[in-house]
Amino acid sequence: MTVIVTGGAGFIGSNFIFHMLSAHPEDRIVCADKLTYAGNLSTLRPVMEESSFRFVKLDICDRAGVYALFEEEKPDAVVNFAAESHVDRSIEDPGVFLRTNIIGTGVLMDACREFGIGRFHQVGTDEVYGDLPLDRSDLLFTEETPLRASSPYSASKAGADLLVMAYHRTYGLPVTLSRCSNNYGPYQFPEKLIPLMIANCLNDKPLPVYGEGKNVRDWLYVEDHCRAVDLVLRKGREGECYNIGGHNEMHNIDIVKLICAELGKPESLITFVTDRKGHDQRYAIDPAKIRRELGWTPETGFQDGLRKTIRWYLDNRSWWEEIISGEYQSYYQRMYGGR
Ligand code: NAD
Ligand code: TDX
Repeated sequence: MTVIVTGGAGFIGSNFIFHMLSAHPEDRIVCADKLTYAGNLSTLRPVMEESSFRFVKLDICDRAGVYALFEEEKPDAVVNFAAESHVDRSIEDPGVFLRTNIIGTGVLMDACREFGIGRFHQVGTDEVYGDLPLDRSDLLFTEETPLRASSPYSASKAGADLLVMAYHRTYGLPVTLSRCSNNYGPYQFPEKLIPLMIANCLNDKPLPVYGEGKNVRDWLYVEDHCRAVDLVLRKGREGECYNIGGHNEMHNIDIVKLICAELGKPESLITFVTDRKGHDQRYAIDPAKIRRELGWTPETGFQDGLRKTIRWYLDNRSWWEEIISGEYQSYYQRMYGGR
């Protein structure tokens, strides 16, 4: 089949493309990406020349451009990773989040209706459920947990999720939706916790931990997420949502200390800075449905995954050093200067 993967020059989308090209060599993968600050064409260099792969620079909000691509490629499926994805940036400037995450998703689904599609898969996040209290480890997010987004980012993703389900009910569009917990692994933009801390450690820079570092995130190695999305795409039931996570809750501070230990850097680099506005306390996914219905389980444990990730950032310094030498500098100054 021909699969359009949007946002494939970003972190999870690129890992998904690598997974698809190796797991399903019979499929054709068309990556459509606007190449925002978070998109990096060099990430896709290893597959650029493959005959079953095509890259198209495209904004998912560009209706004419999206329709032209559908007309040309006649895709069997679309997997939508394209999004503005960083919570702190959404607090600074929500507008572009509403545009890409909601309007863009709508444009893609309109094209699916216009040209026909076997499956539209929306890549969602656990952040749409809001947060859980730190002292209630018995509570987990299930697919039935009400949406209660906290940030402009998560509200825009919740809006997209609602639109996806509405297109299924109203127009019978064959959709699926997955909501994953925090990912980590190769090619993650160094504005996110784990790669930011690795890069700062390697440069002996302060490690800015928000608040007291007690917030909890539920971490999943990116390849496990990619396998789960692939499974939902092929075997998931139409109109259904699947939570994806590996029961791996960690306090932020413990992750930062682990990174220091792995890199042999002193914990004195840790600096507690002003907390994020509206900072979600705890995320924790119940992945029982995807395990039961599709037989998915995570394969990479956290210690192993973190080691592999650190190794990757050590072996691919030029990838992230190029990023942090550009526009990132002014972002970093805006976000952390005087915090
Ligand atoms: P990312 O920021 O690394 O990549 C996003 C990609 O989308 C970039 O390549 C960017 O150029 C592209 N893009 C942005 N706006 C676009 C537009 N208008 N048109 C076309 N392309 C556009 O994000 P990520 O971390 O890889 O996340 C991918 C998806 O997974 C997002 O939908 C995100 O909400 C979701 N998600 C992420 C995580 C996580 O931990 N990173 C967890 C759960 C869900
Ligand atoms: O410098 C930092 N210091 C810090 O303490 C950064 C960047 C983050 N943090 C904290 C905030 C969070 O509690 O670490 C935690 C993780 O932060 P992020 O990496 O920004 O991720 P989060 O806000 O949890 O959102 C992520 O997971 C869900 C992704 O960015 C989203 O795209 C995804 O939907």
